[in-house]
Amino acid sequence: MPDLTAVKTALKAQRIELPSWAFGNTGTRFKVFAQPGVPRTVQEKIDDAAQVHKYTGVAPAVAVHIPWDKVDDYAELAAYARGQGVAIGTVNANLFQDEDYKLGSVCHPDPRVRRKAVAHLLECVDIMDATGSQDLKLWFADGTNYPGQDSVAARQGRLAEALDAAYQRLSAGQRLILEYKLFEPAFYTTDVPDWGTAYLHCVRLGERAKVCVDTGHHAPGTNIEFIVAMLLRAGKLGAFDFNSRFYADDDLMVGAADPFQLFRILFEVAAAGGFDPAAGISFMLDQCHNIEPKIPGQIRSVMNVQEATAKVLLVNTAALAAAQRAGDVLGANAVLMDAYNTDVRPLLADLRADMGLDPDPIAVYHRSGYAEKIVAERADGTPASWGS
Ligand code: RM4
Ligand code: MN
Repeated sequence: MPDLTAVKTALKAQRIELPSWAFGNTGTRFKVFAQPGVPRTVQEKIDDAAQVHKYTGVAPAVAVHIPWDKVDDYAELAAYARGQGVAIGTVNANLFQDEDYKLGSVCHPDPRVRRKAVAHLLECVDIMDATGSQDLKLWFADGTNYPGQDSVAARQGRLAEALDAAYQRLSAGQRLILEYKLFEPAFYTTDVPDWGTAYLHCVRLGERAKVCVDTGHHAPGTNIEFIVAMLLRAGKLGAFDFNSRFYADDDLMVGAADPFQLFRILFEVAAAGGFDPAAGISFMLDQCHNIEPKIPGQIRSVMNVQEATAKVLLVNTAALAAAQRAGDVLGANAVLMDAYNTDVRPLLADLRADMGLDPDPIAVYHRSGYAEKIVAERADGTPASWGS
């Protein structure tokens, strides 16, 4: 059996990054249901993210999305975050909410639009310099809706040029993280639709370009853990965007739709040593809480990742290897399932007590009165939402 002290040490060292946009109002293209107490500023998003860290102890960074989180002084924003006990993490570029980007951004047929898109990428690196962020995360909505609309190959060339410009602007400690997504908003071709495309661009760019696996960005039935294993093997897995999907890119809470899939993915991470901070894998949430309260939604998500991680760390790897060598198919599967079927909640409650935290992060958050406080304090003003 794995050594429980080592399991706890690994769990204490785990870091899960939160998305600033999880705290703002979001919805579907049909309706955004506003919630009371939603942040009006990026500082208030940071305040809410800090609550998640306060009660889980493993979520000390907040990813920002530009221009949703635009401020005049990013060094000051980083200092503000530090004051709340968290750091500004990944900087996400936004090349999908400007009139100019109807036909794409970095792949647009018009060089003027491409120049504007690249300028935004460089602006994001300036922001990283000011915040001390390590990662520039790029997701492009670029693609086409109709056969013949544009040249698939020419668009790849334009994409490569833009990626080159961003990559060359990075300094030594910084990375470019390229995210793929099967479809949407483009429905015929998407310029970075899959891990293979992202991988090819990252290999061409160099050592500091890595792929982001957003768990929601695959076709139904895709074996995501296989992709994860391949990217880990190639040293090209840079980050996860965790969420759950039932149908398309639903952005629901990680571990909600299929906790076993999350376990299988994290098992491949563990098998490749990916929980070692030196492996440089960033574990992020990329979620929206459309109908559920946002801060408890984020706390629950962090706990879901922790639970899956704990189960993975409980896999008896020696017994698994022996069963695999012996060709004991059922035995090997049973070793995995034993770990998966372990109730790790008591272990995690213990861990939190060791860390000086309440064993039940959701309950202590509800008791804290923070939810009532923000509803009262944030009655005026414009709540943060898509596009603000
Ligand atoms: C995209 C992608 C990005 C996220 C945006 C909000 O679908 O998943 O990671 O930044 O949504
Ligand atoms: Mn994502």
